[in-house]
Amino acid sequence: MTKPASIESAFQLAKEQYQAIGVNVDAALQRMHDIAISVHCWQGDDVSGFEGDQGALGNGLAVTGNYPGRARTPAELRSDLELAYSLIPGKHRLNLHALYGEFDGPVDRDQIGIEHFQGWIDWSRSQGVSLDFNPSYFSHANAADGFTLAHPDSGIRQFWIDHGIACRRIAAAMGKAQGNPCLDNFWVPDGYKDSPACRKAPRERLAASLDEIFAENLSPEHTLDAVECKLFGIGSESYVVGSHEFYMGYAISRNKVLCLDAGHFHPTEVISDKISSVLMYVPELLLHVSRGVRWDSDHVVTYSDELQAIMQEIIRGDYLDRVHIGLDFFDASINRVAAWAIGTRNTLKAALAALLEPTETLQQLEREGDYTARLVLMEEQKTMPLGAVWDHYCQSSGVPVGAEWLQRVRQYEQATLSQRSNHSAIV
Ligand code: RNT
Ligand code: ZN
Repeated sequence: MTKPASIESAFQLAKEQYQAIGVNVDAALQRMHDIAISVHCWQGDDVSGFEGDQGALGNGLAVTGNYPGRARTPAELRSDLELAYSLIPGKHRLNLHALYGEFDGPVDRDQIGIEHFQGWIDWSRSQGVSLDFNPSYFSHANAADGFTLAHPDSGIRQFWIDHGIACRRIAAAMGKAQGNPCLDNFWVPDGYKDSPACRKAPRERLAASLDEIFAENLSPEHTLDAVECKLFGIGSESYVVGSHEFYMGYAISRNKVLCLDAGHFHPTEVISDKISSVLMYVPELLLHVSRGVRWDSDHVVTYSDELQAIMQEIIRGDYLDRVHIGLDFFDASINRVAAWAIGTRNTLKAALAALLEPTETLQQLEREGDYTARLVLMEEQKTMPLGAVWDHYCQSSGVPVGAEWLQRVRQYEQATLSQRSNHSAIV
């Protein structure tokens, strides 16, 4: 275990080094308090939810691995989340999916209401963790053929429209209860495995369905609607109705939040480059920070070049108040609480790195056309003592420093996770 005193002396030295390049470390640390990451509930239970007798995960979502200890009940998921939050510096949010309601017996998705989420609202209040929300357009008999809101059958479309309407009301009630807007993100899987004969009609149906869902006026102080695009999925390789262009146009014309998921584009295409473009035309962005390996594989977020670039763009563009940062990964091959801690800590570490850049100096050099100096400084930045500032931030936030947090996860694994079977609990 690193001694608190050595963490502090390393921090003081680091501070001097940053000061020498014109970076105010205290100001950067102060800004870290403004960053609330929306931690996704679905890493904890492999996107299963609590609807009861659940079929397999569907609609292109795939979780692989069978690490023991999956949360099977709301109480288990909350307990796991509490441990995860205790390992992450700062105050963060929880991103819930509709299928995580607490249902006494079967309640179909078009029938859900705020009463099914009262347990989460109470928990979120007790933890000081605000909620975000998502309608669930997957893993359901009415989505079994790959279509929901763009379905050719008007009855099935209506079912999913009603689900969307119900979810917006739930999100608004959550936002009202917590005193800040609950972001409600719409991702629908609809698409074709093979080349469609008609790309147009499903898109027209999707837009019309969304318009019906969003027709009800709800206060932006309670909920904000976001729409998430995707290039392809398993089973929708040839065509996804809600493509980037579709939702870009939809968000601009309907004044919606656009959601960019890091795994939803061509493998060499990056969302970091899109942030400053789309924010010229949409009011706000939601990011699903994820990590695709060869495809939209939703690996745990690591401290990658793209993660750093995403955070740099947010800070360099001064967009913190217009970008909601959410996480979206699910890995069942490692300890799930550790997965949350790794991905969230990395995202925050990248935010801190971006805040510790001499942004103004870099931009001044660029304006002057001195690209040589720009490159020199950017490269030197990579070996500046970020770790010392990060350790200090963790210590002063009362969370473990370095890899110490793994000990807590291991203890919890022994005492709690290992007692769980991998099968659904009978409750
Ligand atoms: C799927 C989307 C979507 C989901 C979650 C569970 O490709 O990324 O955001 O991962 O809603
Ligand atoms: Zn996503």
